[in-house]
Amino acid sequence: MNTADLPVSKLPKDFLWGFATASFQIEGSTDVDGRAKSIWDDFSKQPGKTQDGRNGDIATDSYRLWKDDIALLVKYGVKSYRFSISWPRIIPLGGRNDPINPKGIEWYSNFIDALLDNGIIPFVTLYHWDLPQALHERYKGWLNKDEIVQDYVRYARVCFEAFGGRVKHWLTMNEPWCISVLGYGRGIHAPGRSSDRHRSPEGDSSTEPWIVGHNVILSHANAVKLYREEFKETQGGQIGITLNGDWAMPYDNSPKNIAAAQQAMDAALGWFADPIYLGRYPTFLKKMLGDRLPDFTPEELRVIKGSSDFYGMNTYTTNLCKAGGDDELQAKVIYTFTRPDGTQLGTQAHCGWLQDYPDGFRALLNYVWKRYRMPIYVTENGFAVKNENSKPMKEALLDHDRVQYFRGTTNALLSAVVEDGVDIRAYFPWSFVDNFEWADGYVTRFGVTYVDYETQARHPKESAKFLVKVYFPVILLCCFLKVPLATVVPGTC
Ligand code: GBH
Repeated sequence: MNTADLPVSKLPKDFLWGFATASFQIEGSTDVDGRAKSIWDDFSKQPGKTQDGRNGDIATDSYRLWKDDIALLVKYGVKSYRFSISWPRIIPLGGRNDPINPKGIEWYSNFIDALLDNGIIPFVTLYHWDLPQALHERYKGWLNKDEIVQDYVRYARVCFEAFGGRVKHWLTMNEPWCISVLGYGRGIHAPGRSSDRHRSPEGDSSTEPWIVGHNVILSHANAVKLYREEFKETQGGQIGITLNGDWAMPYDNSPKNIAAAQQAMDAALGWFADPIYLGRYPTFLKKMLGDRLPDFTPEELRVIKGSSDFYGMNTYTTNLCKAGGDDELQAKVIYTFTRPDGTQLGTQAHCGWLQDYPDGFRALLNYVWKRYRMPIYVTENGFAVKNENSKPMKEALLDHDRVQYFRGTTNALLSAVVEDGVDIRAYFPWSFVDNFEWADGYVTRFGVTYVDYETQARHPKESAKFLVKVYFPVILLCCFLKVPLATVVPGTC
């Protein structure tokens, strides 16, 4: 076949695919090689903070078993691997004048080398929620703009210097919404602050999330500024942020519910994406919060606007939105999965917040592409099968609902590229392995690989086989032959 005659695929030939993880969720070995505590260490040990009372001390033991993990990634044939660096391993006390830990640098350095030796592109998150505990104690961490921005930028500098010769894909922050709302609003994530005195001894859910979000944006933007000014030219990488955001769909056609869905998008995703890509906070957010939403100075805004080379997207589900309620953290919108006719939107996952609805993923990709006009990297997308943890392993490996989920989302992604013309450059299912699922402990499993926590043995689930044998080869072929997907798999799109 003369491929030159065929129309050129809109999938870039360097489309990245692989799986994603985060340091605290997999590494364990929390007290070795000079690592100091992160805010999750003690938090996860307080009674009632995780569903099963378990913590991150061992997790999937990946700090010790990293060679096995890489061997499995090789077996899966991934092109890239998304993981995060633990700040308290690199700078145990966290601050800009605190010592760097050579052992921490060495571990990630070896890990990156081994990935590259195996032809796997490292896709690195600098911050996936494990703030050095010392910074929280010293000055309240993300609440303290004057300190945290400088300390984060110095941490980023250390990473660019140590790894930037080899790492060409950087994410500054994972999900600022979760950092702010879950950590300082709902208080269900570390450091566990909220106005609810049954839950938290300290905190103010009406102000702190917005302050933290603001400081996370500034820290991100200043790290990008540093990268662009001092590293990009010689290292030639890309840098950006990744935001969580689920598609908000009006409950019905009433104008108030249509407006509610847009409010939900503005508050969850626009809160961060609008300043970073458009240079301003969403009007709705300002209206709802008044003075409680901090202002950026014009000088700060110049640093923030355009501070991401791409749109990093973490997305899992779709919410039907009804106007009402007084929960500002949810834009005064009520979420449901039950349609007006009483049916469910999709298959229920183990966690209450997640149902399978692939059309919502396609709609979100289109929304983000139209609104921000940036290439999209899907850096997380995944499903937790209901009651998977209670099943015998053999049964858990037959994760039919997760296979269905990925069948839907991968098709939605391909349709968005081929039929809708959305510019998508990467796809990383969450997660490579079952792992420490934050407040859920180990009860909720998101892995395409089953982890037996007694032995730490890894067993590929059907979903891993689906992605590795069906989806990834199709992508590979399309990128390689430069043909549209429908040519390779008729009826795909
Ligand atoms: C991702 O966040 C995280 O990046 C990853 O570490 C995690 O393991 C993965 O999800 C699976 O959970 O108000 O309590 O109902 C996903 C984004 C946003 C999903 C908040 C859950 C509702 C939380 N999350 N959302 S709640």
